Amino acid sequence: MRKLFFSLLAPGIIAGSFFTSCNQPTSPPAPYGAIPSEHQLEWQKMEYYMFIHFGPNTFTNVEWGDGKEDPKVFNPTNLDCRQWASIAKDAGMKAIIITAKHHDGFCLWPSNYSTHTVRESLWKDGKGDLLRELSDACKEYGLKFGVYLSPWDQNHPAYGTPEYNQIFANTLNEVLSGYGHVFEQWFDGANGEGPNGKKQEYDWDLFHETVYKNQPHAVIFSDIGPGARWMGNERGIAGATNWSTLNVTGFGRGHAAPPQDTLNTGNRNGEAWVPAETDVSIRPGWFYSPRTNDKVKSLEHLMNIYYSSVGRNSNLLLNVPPDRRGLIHPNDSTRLMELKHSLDKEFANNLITNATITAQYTRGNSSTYNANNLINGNYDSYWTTDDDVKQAFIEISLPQPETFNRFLIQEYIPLGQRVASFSVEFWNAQTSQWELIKEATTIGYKRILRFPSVTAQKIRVNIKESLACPILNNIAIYNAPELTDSANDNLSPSKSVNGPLVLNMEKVNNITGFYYIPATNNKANHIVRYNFYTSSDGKNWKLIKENSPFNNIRNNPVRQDILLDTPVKAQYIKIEALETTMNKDTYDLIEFGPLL
Ligand code: FUL
Repeated sequence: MRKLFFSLLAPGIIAGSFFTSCNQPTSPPAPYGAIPSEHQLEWQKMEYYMFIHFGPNTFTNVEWGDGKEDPKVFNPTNLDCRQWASIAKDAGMKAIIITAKHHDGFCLWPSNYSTHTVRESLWKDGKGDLLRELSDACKEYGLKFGVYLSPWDQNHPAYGTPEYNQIFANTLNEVLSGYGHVFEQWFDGANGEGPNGKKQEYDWDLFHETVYKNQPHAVIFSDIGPGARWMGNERGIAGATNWSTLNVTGFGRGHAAPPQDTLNTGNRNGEAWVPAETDVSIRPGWFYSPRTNDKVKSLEHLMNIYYSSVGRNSNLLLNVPPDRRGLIHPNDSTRLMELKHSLDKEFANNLITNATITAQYTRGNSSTYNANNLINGNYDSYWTTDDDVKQAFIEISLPQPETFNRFLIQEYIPLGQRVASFSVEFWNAQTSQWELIKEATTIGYKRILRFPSVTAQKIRVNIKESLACPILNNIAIYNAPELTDSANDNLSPSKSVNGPLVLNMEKVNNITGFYYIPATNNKANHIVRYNFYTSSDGKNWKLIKENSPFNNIRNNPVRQDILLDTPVKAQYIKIEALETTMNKDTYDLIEFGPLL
């Protein structure tokens, strides 16, 4: 009794934790602007998970099948979803999202609404269900399960008619009701032509209703969410400024989406909470091809992607396409383990743990909101200021000087994203001055800065601009080993071409198609539409393909293999660019050649 009485009267608790000096409890800040739902917050905390592109394209060296493939091409010899799940788990990923149906319409489960499915394939004599195997494996390994379904369907005979929307909703219904909890529904914005040459007007209200009816907590991904948004490129680089808020009114998906640079940065004070997800492939293409076995991204490249996604307020959805056996290839899994090992080393030792932290201002001078909350490891305790404060600094004093090159900071997003600009400085004991380490803009759920090593005992974080009083819940500093990996990504030299591209093969060949390898640097201009010709003398040309597209080249400029309807005998081949991504006269490529 005595003890209880004493502790109730302890001045630190009464005056410090819950009350201001005039004994009034200090209320927390009101939320600012759009805020995440509980499920969006849970989703954001997952940070890193696996994308799987798998289907007929795995077997045909193409990125976009046209739906005319014989379903029998889908025949993995040794498929093992448990291998995928165990690799994802060991890699530190929290979930797997699978292409249940890509643009070719092939369903990885025996759908009742299609005749282009695993049931029509040779795999397991048509008795297999890949979604069942993968969802079971995810459960076994403690991973969440998500599905990608493309509304664009180049196989379904009803595509392009009003009936198709209900058919697509029915397929969604099958997938979302039959395989347990689905944490994310990934909607591809592509909207091309179906087998009858018609495009479909999608009924997004119906699709969303179907998702929420089956999976009320699923985060719906698309160009504009509503759960999470595409961050505008397939290179893995979210904006250095990255707001989780987006203006969505008047926008749609695909061609109706906000400009890609807006998706990359979000909108300051945007009307809805639609955080960014970075989707990128570990290989040049989204689907497996034996040709890319030696083109798995280097460790350094993947590290950069980690910092430009998770380190920039975005989740990372890393695609790891299984091979023709139905297994993740050792080149990919080795790289994933290297990445996990390196990340563990980067963030092994938080140098801030025993630091003393003070803030220029603290809300109501209350210890409920004091700067120690930044290092106590509790997500829901935070430092904040009075409502009218939009600029403030925090000072960190380490027990002794430390060398460091990483700085991690988090905003408490349940109350909105607020910080628009901040900087990190160190106290230079020699010059007795604060010196700049790095300036940055937004923070959001998580921001990680990398910089050349600094040795210092005192660090200052300046919140230079905040839309409302800043609310931060975590700061960490690390001394990461310098990356020694120098493996390159097999970047080949490219050339710029003005005018048509002509190739003399020196002799007549039986041509079944051609390949085109676009340049990979991000300033490159790519052919989007072209005419393809053949000739026996280089003077008289026969038009073989007119106004044809290179699929997905805008978002992911990888090798294109174009097959001709019927083989042609020729000595010369020619491409004439009709449309390019940047509307320039010259375009950039690595190679162009025949498929024989
Ligand atoms: C894009 C698709 O067109 C690609 O093939 C890939 O699936 C990528 C993740 O989304 O929109």
